[in-house]
Amino acid sequence: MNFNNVTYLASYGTSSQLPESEMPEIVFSGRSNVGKSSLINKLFNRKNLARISSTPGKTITINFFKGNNAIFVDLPGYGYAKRERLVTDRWAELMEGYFKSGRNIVLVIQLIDVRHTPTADDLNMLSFLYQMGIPFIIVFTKCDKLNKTETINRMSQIENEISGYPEINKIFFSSVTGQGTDEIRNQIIKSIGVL
Ligand SMILES: Nc1nc2c(ncn2[C@@H]2O[C@H](COP(=O)(O)OP(=O)(O)O)[C@@H](O)[C@H]2O)c(=O)[nH]1
Ligand SMILES: [Mg+2]
Repeated sequence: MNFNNVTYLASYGTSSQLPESEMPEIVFSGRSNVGKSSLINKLFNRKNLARISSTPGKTITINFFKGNNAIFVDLPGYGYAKRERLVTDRWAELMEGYFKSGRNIVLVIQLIDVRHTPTADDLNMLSFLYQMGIPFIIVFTKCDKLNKTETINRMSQIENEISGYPEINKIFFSSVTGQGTDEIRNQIIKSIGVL
């Protein structure tokens, strides 16, 4: 897997537009503003592959990127308070359409802000993935925003907040310091099954 050779493919606003799944797919999921675009840019050594949005929640599209032996899928963020009903419905339609159409999903990278208790939406997402039998890992973002003591405290709180999935890999990440980048890349490589 060459992380320096990932290119943008296309964006889709409705699930009927989604192309057939022809390669293993690695999926990025999380709340709006959790740091998903920043993580994607960091993983692939790019400044602006996934546009770092200054208007969180406005874009309801699934974005596809292509690597040499996998497709990377950027799901629309959830939990944006100001969203209208219509937009929330479109989000749900897209997510259902994506996850329930028999795609070759080899890994979902579920992002959660390290600083905050996981939201109900975060927990719903984890339980959905678990029940669907989709392989996933949890990446805690923005770790640079905590000092050592705060980090230790959050790590032990997280064990209780997300106690249902003890066997699931948890990675602590920062797009600012690069902490956790190699661990995430290794998980991706492992999920694809080829170097
Ligand atoms: N300090 C810090 N800020 C971050 C980190 N990741 C993202 N951000 C900031 O959080 C905001 C949302 O990031 P973005 O990647 O657009 O989130 P997205 O909505 O999930 O795609 C931006 O202002 C980023 O600069 C991180 O690891 N550390
Ligand atoms: Mg984004």
